[in-house]
Amino acid sequence: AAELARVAARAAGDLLAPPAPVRLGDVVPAPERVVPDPTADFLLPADAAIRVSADPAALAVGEQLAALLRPATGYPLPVTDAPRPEPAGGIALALGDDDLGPEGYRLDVTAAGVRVGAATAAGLFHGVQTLRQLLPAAVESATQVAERWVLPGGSITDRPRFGYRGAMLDVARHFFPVEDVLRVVDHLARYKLNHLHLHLTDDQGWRIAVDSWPRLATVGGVGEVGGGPGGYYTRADYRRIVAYAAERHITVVPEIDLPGHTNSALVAYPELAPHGIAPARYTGTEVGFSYVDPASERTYDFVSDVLAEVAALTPGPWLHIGGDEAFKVKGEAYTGFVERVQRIVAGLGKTVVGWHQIAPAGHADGRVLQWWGTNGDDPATAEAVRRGARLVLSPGNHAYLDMKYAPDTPIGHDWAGLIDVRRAYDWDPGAHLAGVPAEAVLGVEAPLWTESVTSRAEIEFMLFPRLPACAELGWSPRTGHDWAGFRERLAAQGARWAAAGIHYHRSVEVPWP
Ligand code: TNX
Repeated sequence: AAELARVAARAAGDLLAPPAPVRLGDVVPAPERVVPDPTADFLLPADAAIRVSADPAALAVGEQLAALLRPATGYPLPVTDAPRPEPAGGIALALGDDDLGPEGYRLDVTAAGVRVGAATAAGLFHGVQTLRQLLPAAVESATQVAERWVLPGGSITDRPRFGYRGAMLDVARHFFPVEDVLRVVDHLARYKLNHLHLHLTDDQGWRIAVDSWPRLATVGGVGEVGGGPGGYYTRADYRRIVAYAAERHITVVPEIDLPGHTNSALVAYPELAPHGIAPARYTGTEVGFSYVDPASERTYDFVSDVLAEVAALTPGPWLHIGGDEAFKVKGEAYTGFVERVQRIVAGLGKTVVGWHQIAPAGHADGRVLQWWGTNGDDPATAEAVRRGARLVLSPGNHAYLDMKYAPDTPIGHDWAGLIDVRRAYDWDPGAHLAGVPAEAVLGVEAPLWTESVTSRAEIEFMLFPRLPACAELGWSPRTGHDWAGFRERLAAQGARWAAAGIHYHRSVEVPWP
């Protein structure tokens, strides 16, 4: 009889309110706190409205939410403002929940609708990314789908563990058009990453227009690994990327790699080359052979002019000066060069970021080292931290998106090992480096070098599913870190990527449905 009653109840439940296909906790990155209420699932009605606090940035998030939901649902989803927005059978995005920090949000799903509350538009934006994941995967479709748009009932309270959560795209080894970069921005936003580092210059190409040194782009921008045409971003292109990222609460970190990785600049301006001799264009993949002459004053004119223009185009606080693999500039020539460039950056009102090779150079206020080592016992970096440096962690053997997943991965490197999803997930940014306290860690970044990556599809293949793993390390509380749970949640993302037309690697470690 009890069994019969259960079957009957289930049948009645199926008729009245079939359970949401997604559970409230099925979110990547995992939220700080999830309290499901299975009695409070919400079916988004066709006439739902989006009500938003009367604030331009919040209204922009409301429009972004509507733009996300309209194609698949086919619903009009009008966006209106209100002094104290309530769900009223739809979705409310409310500012004024001031206890959640600069990026936190709370999300409540009840029979009355969905309410996202935050202190900032960035918080609302992150809440919207969660809301999106709570709807059936078909919500990612670009065309209308017949579906019951149910959200699971309950409450989420969420905020990030680290303030810096990023990914890097190398647009120098292969050049990618603006549209591809914007698509990468979308991928970052989906997983609550908030920094896009653009590796804009390298031996194979200079990818940003500089008015005071025009040949950098027009001559230095020609070519790429393998001999393709290359290209560069005009100032308008770059501004478009920066603005598109800013609308998604993502800060662009531009990198001008110095003093090595500069062959393309030397091709454009041989006067910068040691002995003034123009090198040949380079389309290979070796590193460490090129450098601007640290003993020449002309070098510092070049660096000052370039960094000033890039700084002026970049609203974010960071300027990345590279500093890696300058094998031919050694000892005091190297540290002296870095210290002088650090002063140039400070003079432009920006905070310097550099690969961790700059550690031995003197401290500059607030400077950030991006650590890409593979052995967490790094006394030089720990010493730089003691002198005041902060860190962004990109361990080569966990966070490098250009490493192969497995021996048969068709593209990618393996110098830092093979990185399948578990390896990408199983490390702790707060405790990775010996002698470095968690407080010195600003966060994480997953770099994609593109020696072997030539298209948007290949970018996505290397990002998915590892980028979400890095995103979770940057966002979610360490107490919830759990590979078994993560792989299940990640598996459920696959249907979303498929619906969104995102290429991804079907890692054998993940139980894709
Ligand atoms: C090392 S990581 C580099 C890059 C290469 C990458 C390939 C770093 C700061 N420098 O120049 O593209 O390895 O994995």
